[in-house]
Amino acid sequence: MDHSITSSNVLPPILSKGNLQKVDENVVFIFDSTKLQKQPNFPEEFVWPDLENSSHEELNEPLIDMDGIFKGDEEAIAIAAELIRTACMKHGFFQITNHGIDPALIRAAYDEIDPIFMLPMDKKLSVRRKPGTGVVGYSGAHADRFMSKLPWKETYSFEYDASHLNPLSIVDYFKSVLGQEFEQTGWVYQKYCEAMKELSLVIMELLAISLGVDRLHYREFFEDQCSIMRCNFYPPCIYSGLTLGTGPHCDPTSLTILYQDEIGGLEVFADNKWQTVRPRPGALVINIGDTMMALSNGKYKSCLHRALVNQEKERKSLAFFVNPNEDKVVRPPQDLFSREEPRKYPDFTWPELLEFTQHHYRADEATLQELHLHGLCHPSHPTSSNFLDYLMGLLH
Ligand SMILES: O=C(O)CCC(=O)C(=O)O
Repeated sequence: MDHSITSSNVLPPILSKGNLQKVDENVVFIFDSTKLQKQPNFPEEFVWPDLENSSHEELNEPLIDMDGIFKGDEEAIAIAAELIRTACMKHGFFQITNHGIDPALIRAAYDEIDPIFMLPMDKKLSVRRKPGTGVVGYSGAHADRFMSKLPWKETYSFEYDASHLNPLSIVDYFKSVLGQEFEQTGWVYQKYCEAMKELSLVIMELLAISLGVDRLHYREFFEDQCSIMRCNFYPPCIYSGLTLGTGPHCDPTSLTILYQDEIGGLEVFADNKWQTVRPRPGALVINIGDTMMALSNGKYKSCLHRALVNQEKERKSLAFFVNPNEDKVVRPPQDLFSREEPRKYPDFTWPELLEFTQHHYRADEATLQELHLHGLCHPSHPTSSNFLDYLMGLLH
């Protein structure tokens, strides 16, 4: 989940003026993938010059069958916990099957992506994510936030607040923002987010078991989660070898539950190389984010990942980003630190982290350099991570 703002009102110097439009007093960039790739030269803002090639090796991540876990089979739980522990210490990534989410609900959520991105550009721009106002809304290539290395994608994000008193908040949100005709879409995403929340709590239990802490510790912490749902739309690109759909990044959130179609393109950085993730029919992808890394006192890795674009086919994915409620303090359970193994990061809250990512996080791997520029980061910690590096800097 790459979601920062580096410069609020400065537009990228996208080649043609035809890519810009005046909307409510602001000049905004229009991400029209068909037009952009027909320009005499592919716009340099979308070229990732130091694009590290994929190793074309397939990631050997564990595929966790959740069936035994739901049945309370202690042996299945122990096996799953061990697989998760190994994967999370190595790269922070695994997939799950038999996860209990109705395939019809997943299909419906996937099918609702199209009507959103097929809306006229004026409508999409009217609900665009505005600099400094968080992560909710439409974004075309994240051009509101970055000057170059733009991702070849459109996104639409909204909040799911499990502590919210209004149980139909997503339905109401879709109706009020996109119009009455999006009521059905709102219902689908309401149900999808509720199902994702329940699933995330089961995964939290597994993570607790795998870390050897009280089984309910993280489940209780995330009961009143304030999560973010994002629809990703990656149009095909004839210059697919030059650009990226999502640049290399670690999610600042706790856990990401991703549904991807069969097109493929997701890659994880493990063993010092980019490895491809095979889309597995019916499976959901799980990756650890920065907040979970902090909650495990650094034992589990925030997963560094990116997404390629396909030359011929569009790709769609649904990302559910699990976050703690805004008043929860992120700190690892007592069992995960001691005098011999001290705390790796100071306490923080999700709103603090979100605020930080809005100003300093980048769509590529250069967040750390960005932090150096801001004088915030401890130089001896050469990972791609961001806020946690900053916090480590405070500790040293
Ligand atoms: O679409 C994908 O495969 C990855 C999406 C992602 O990393 C993001 O939305 O942050």
